[in-house]
Amino acid sequence: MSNFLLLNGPNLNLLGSREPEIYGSTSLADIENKLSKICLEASHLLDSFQSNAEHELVNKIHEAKDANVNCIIFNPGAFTHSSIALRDALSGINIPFIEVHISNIYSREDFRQKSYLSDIAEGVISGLGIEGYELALTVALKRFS
Ligand code: CA2
Repeated sequence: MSNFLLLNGPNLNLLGSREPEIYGSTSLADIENKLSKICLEASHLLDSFQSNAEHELVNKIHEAKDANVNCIIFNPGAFTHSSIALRDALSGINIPFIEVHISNIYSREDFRQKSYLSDIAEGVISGLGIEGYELALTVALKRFS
């Protein structure tokens, strides 16, 4: 049995309730439940965590080491474009992660086109809507279970 972690950053708790034209109408709980079900069907476990606070995400990344997490699926939200702390946390644990963005960050404002995490990610999925999470999990299960 392998362990996977679905991590979501600031404001992603609002999924499904606002800005559906950009982020769709599915809630974060729906996404978490769906991915958890896929994991369980493959006899693996998914832990899900969302926070609006950078330090809580950093702590969860540190804890992933002790929890023997095989791969992290991470939508860092706006911290993508600002957080050296998250980059350092991910660099320090030696667990592969897949960066996911619901929207295509390269077709939006200039400030969204810089990610502090992409070059150290296993891979990046951006602009495929919430299906990006499922695609990331499919690859994570293949490569890291
Ligand atoms: O496209 C993505 O997944 C983003 O990571 C989402 C972040 C944004 O800052 C990144 O540039 C790209 C924003 C998440 C905000 O989520 C909301 C969801 C529903 C309503 C309002 C905000």
